[in-house]
Amino acid sequence: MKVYKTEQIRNVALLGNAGSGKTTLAEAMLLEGGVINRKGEVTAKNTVSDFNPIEQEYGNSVFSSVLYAEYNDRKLNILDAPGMDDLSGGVASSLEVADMGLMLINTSAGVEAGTEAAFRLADAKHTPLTFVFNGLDHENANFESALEKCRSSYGNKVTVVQYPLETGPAFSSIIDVLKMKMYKYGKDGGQPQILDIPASENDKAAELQNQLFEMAAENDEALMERYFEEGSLTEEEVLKGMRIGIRQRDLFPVLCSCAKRSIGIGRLMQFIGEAGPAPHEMPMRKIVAGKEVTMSENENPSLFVFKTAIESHVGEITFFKMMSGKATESIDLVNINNGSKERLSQLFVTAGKNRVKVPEIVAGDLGCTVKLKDTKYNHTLSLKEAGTQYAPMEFPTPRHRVAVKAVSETDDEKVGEVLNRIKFEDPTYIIEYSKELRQLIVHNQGEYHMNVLKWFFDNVYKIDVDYKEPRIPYRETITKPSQADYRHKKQSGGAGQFGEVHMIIEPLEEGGTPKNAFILDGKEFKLSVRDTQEHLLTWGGKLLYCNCIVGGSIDGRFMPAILKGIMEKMEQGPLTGSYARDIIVYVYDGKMHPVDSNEISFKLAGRNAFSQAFKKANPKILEPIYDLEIWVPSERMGDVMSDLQGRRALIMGMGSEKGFEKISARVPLKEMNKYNTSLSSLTGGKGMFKMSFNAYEKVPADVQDALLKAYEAEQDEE
Ligand SMILES: Nc1nc2c(ncn2[C@@H]2O[C@H](COP(=O)(O)OP(=O)(O)OP(=O)(O)O)[C@@H](O)[C@H]2O)c(=O)[nH]1
Ligand SMILES: [Mg+2]
Repeated sequence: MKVYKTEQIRNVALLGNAGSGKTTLAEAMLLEGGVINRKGEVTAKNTVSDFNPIEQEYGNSVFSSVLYAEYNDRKLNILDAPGMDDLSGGVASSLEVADMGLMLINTSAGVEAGTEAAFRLADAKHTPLTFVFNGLDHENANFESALEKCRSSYGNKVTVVQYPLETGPAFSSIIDVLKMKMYKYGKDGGQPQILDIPASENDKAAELQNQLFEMAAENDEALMERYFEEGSLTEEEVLKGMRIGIRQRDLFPVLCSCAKRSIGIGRLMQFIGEAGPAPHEMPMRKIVAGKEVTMSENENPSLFVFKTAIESHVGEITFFKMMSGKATESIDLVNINNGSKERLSQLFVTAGKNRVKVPEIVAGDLGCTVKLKDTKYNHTLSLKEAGTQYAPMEFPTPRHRVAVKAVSETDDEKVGEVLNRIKFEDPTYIIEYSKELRQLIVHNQGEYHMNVLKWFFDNVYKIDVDYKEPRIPYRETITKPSQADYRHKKQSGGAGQFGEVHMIIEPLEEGGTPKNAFILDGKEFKLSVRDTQEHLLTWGGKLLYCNCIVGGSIDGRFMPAILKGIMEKMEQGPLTGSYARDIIVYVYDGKMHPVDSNEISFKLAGRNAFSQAFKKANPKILEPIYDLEIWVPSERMGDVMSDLQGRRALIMGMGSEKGFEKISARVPLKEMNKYNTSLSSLTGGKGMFKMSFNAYEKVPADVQDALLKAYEAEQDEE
């Protein structure tokens, strides 16, 4: 394969709703670009991009795939991302390295849920977009209506470069108002005849051309002046203006295709080459350490890993974007994230699972290598002395959690290994072994995402696993001061044990400090706090431990043992066994025995005194509360709000954002189980949400009662 220069490379991500035709378009581009000579079909399970068996079984893309095609002296790198909402990790990573997105619009539908979701991700990353109206051969395809929907969602930046002469099964001709020509295709696509626009279309085409010229000229003053003086522009001039407009996201051109019948493909690829941004024209990826570099072949080599995969017979495959300089075969680089030395013994470009060996990869290009020692996505390889390290990618935060358990205990260890392996390919699975909940929890994007995982367990690793709703990490605390004494005494045979502890406990409020007087049950206690230790608890919150012993009633050397006993109870709260938090403990009196007192005695006395005091202090269970942001189409607002009420949600605010209503709320984690599925069914798939932990709050009395009962039942069972 020819070596391409940075300015000849175009990195494009295919975006859009599931089923809008991304994989089919990629296949058509590969055919047009000469990478394949026979076109596969998603339904025939033989496309280059959907090569993973799960994709063939499901009939949709699950992982993003990296493909290339050469066209008109340009190398197009095509990232085919999945359209299913739960799989947006593949969209996110593709957008991290693409310089433009091709947003596929299913012309029968217009703007769909997946269009909105992909648009939001592209928006957040400031990715330029070109809209491709696909499926124009469909009976219900309605170009004008789909265009209107795009304009009402994304504004007048959506600008027609092409429109279909006719839609439906007869679709075969595209009017191109940039070229002012008609592209007429045969039944199976292929090379079009390039004809004059039919007279009947002249007015419409001229008007659309005017709109396009104005949008293009707006980006360049000289161009604007010329356009007003001359009333026209050359194609080269329009392209110059469009390139600026596209790059700045002031212009979203609209092109047409029927991916299935290979119509419009070559012209689309030509357009990407002429109007799409080259990698070095886009802002450089942020660095977090080391020397700044520019995206040029003449710089020191550095590359950013955006994807890792595992393939049978090959092992780990590392996909990267060359950020500066060039990689040549056998180049030695250093993984700046972990210091490991890596040799790129072979370099490839890929079309799905097919790899083509290449001698070098220049700045801006995408490539891959195999057999690296210790490198995965988000890592930077560069020269040690330059130390350049790129910022990690941003992935969607988890929206769903599931506890995973092997059906047979002997598989427990394997389950962990498999999860790590899968996470290596899909960073949006977050794996956590919770010691507290005694569960292996997979944080993920939703039920579909977990079905994908199950597919791998069943079909690839052949391990039976169960999914369960994870336990909730409750906390316990107290709401009023209380007092307790406890004497631990054992004097039957052998060495005796003796320790007695008197303590007061009270709730620790934010910024609270120890007091020196209490009235409890009508009795007055005066304390002199001699020493206060603040313990930040690993599970959140604090414990203040105050030594108020006067007159040596307990030796200083026993104080740590008492604390140890208290901590044991803090780790397994007296109510439900959950962690306790935010308590002040005053140890103010006690007794020792000259012979029998030792650490174990005081630990036990401390633990039991604390437990008794805790129960008298009106203890409460706390639950994790999450901040929730939801975007819904306005007509579904009522349903979503009443559903939220059933989830004990507190509405914090409402507003509108880019054609959607946005609700901010605080919701207990307990009520969020399968929220994505509910929201999706309430909004016809158009709702979107994000959640993040906010704070612990007391549960209502009825919830507390239910939890206490459930804990008791669980204890009885054990
Ligand atoms: N009639 C018609 N069918 C099309 C066209 N493009 C794609 N299809 C069909 O639509 C179905 C879905 O196409 P895909 O290419 O898998 O869609 P996708 O966008 O990759 O879907 P995901 O991977 O799930 O996001 C397949 O059966 C295609 O054959 C088209 O232009 N016209
Ligand atoms: Mg696909």
